[in-house]
Amino acid sequence: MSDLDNLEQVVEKNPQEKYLSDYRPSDYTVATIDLEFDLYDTQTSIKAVSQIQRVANKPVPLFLFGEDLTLVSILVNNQNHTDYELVEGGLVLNDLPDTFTLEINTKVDPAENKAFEGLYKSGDAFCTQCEAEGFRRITYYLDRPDILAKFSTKVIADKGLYPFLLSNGNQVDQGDLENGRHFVSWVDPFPKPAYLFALVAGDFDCLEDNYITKSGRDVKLALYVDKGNLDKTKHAMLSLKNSMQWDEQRFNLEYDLDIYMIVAVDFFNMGAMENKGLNIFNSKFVLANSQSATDQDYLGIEAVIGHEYFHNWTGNRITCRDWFQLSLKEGLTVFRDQEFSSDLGSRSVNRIANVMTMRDHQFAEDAGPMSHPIRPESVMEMNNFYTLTVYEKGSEVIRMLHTLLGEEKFQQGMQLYVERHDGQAVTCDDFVAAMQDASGIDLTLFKRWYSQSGTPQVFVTDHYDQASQTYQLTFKQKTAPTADQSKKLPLHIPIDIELLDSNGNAITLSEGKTNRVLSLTQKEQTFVFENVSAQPVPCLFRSFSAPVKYQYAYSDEQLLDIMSFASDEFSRWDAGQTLFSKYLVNNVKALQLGKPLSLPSIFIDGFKSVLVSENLDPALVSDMFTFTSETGARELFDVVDIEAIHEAREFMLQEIATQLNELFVDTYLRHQQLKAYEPNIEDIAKRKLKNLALAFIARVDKELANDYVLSQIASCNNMTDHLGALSAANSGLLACREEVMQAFDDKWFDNGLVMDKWFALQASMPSADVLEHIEALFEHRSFDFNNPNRLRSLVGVFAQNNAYHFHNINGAGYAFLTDQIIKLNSQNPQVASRLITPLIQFKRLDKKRIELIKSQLNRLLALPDLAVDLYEKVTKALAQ
Ligand code: B3K
Ligand code: ZN
Repeated sequence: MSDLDNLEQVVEKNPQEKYLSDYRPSDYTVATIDLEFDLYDTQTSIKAVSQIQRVANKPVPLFLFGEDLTLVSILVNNQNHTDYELVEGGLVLNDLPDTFTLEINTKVDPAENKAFEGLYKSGDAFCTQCEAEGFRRITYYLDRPDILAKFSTKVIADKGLYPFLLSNGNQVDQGDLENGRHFVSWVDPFPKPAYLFALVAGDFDCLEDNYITKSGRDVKLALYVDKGNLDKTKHAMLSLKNSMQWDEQRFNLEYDLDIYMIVAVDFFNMGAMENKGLNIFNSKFVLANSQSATDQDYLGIEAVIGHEYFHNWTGNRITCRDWFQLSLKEGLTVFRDQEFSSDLGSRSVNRIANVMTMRDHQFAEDAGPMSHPIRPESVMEMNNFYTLTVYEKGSEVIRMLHTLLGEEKFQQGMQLYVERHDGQAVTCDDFVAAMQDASGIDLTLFKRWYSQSGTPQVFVTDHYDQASQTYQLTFKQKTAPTADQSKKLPLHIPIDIELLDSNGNAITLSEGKTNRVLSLTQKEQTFVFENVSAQPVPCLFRSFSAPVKYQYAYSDEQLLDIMSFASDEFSRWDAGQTLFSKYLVNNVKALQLGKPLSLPSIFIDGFKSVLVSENLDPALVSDMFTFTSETGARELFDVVDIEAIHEAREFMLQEIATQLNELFVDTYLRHQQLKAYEPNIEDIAKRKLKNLALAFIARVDKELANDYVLSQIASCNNMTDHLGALSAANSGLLACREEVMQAFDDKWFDNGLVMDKWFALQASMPSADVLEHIEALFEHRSFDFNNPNRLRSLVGVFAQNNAYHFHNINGAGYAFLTDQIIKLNSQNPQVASRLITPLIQFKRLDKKRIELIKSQLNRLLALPDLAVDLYEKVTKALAQ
């Protein structure tokens, strides 16, 4: 859209949708912008000098975005410029030359900024967050991702309080000033959109290192953390070096500046931000040592450090033309970080974790009121579209391309993409075109994944003909209408399959291979396999080769065969999940009909053989016993019965725990304390299985579990085992629960990140009075309502992970969450808008709950100053 169209939209009274189809290139370009920050807590002055050129073929006003700014002065070519108008959402400049120097002076109040967008204070440090549209809270600017300019930044601040003054690019100057102040100047040689701008000022401990790139360039690496945290930086630095090396080896992509900096801050709305040369991280994804961080924290740090580093090419060097293209950088970068984690760790375990996220959360998003394709077509508040769909499903779409092309052609496609578009702001279509041109594979139909929302369902039937020795598989695809789109068309769905013979051996299909990737492109399609000597068991969607739901009428025996014999570990896990889901559905029905619950011995025996098997990765065994959550289980039903799902699932887990108790005890004892703590995948796997076993024991043998918990806490040398014990005490409501929770609190109360784990346990306590506990914890010495991490641990975990109690039919959970959202609305709408998710995905709940939720949403809608982030979600939810 043109700059003026933007203006028309922002001056509208009610928040308006913006449309992808309205995209127009800007009337003006910016070649350079030189920024100068004079930092003070409540009154920071910002001077921005840009070289601007009109590209429109006739004179037009220039609209610059700006929010919450105090305008001091505007100069055009060094002359005071008075022909301007301040409007809602920005500034309109009239009567401009074709090419000019624009100087804008503004003031902002970082200390008051609790939305953590733009320039704000995290503790004692100044920092910024500009993606998606935060730069407009720093100065009036063409804050859109297709405006690429060269940035230079001079930062001035008190030298004693802020010895480190950081920004993007390379440091070019520094010096002392009057009144105890000093300055540092930075130049970033790579043109970039404003969302990648960053500034940090503070007093830190710094871990320095270096990395020699493949072509021999020496890059300085610097990790800045709050004072006293240097002992928690080793893993982040190692992860960064591993990321740099992996990107060179697998994608042939090398780092481009002389320095790579990461700063960890405590107040951050999301995980981390890939600002050019100066990543800013939520400290949760940097700080770790054996005492304070779990294995999952270590893995999370590796993944997020990798993700932000990989953005340097997929996001920064090649960026998005407009925000509708967000998945261009996010889907692709998630794919890259998933591959990184899989190459360094266990591919199957990573795949299972990613699929759990898709099934437990993304499918619900696709079926909810905010449903959108991975490339959305309309948006009110861009921050609302940093979603599981854009990120995780976006990554699944890239993964399907990878499956269809194979690694070699995929990499050729990547190379062509980089050659063609380095230094540009491009679209998802540009990416797919590079993949198509490099591979020679027609991706016309495949592109529909970018524009169609919803989770496709694939129904599979088969037919074996003994006489002709042929086996047929027939696939029918269907995507149900979604909130945003009523008409759905067939998609190009890659289906990776394997056929098992009666001995559990995989049948050779073609070219000596035992798997084959089928391309389902029509509504219904049949594939024929020759020379099949007996009815096989089909393993479908190996490695989850497409983000779909699929159904095939498996018998229990067939599922057990797949669990034991499939060559793909993901398929083994998935067969176990399917078996669990089948009996979950049966038991929910039984409950609804007042019939007794049951679990057949074939089920228990199948899982027993997993637990006793000697050659399975312990992490995989643990995953086999990690069944769909109550939230994920809702996907199995048209009408969700909160109580029945909870009761049926609990019954099944209790049965498994009871019948396999001896084996769980044995498993627990076999995986006792390893020597020195090391976060390597073998040890992580053992700890994971041991703590899973403990949680099962805590369901049935409370006394024994109590002993185990106490001795594990007394003897362990790492947070994973400490938390594993605590978690079993909490979920099993063991006698020692109070005592061990209190001891943990006494030990860690002044470490917010560690206390987040404790708050999360409190919030997931399976007890009817959990909400009263949570409310009391708002007064806890370690709780801080302004800190997004604390809020997510206590409020977010309760609403998302303690579904049964959150959805209590008395409506208290809904009212509680709404109260918190109201408090956050004016202060940090971005975090409020994340927390609201469980309140908007209500369509399949029962009538009573829907009414209760709607009345809470109406409370929000009645707020006089409801933030656009929330307005977008609440109105869409109520329109369901
Ligand atoms: N690009 C950032 C996310 C920004 C979110 C803005 N609301 C982190 C990431 O995806 O790497
Ligand atoms: Zn990202």
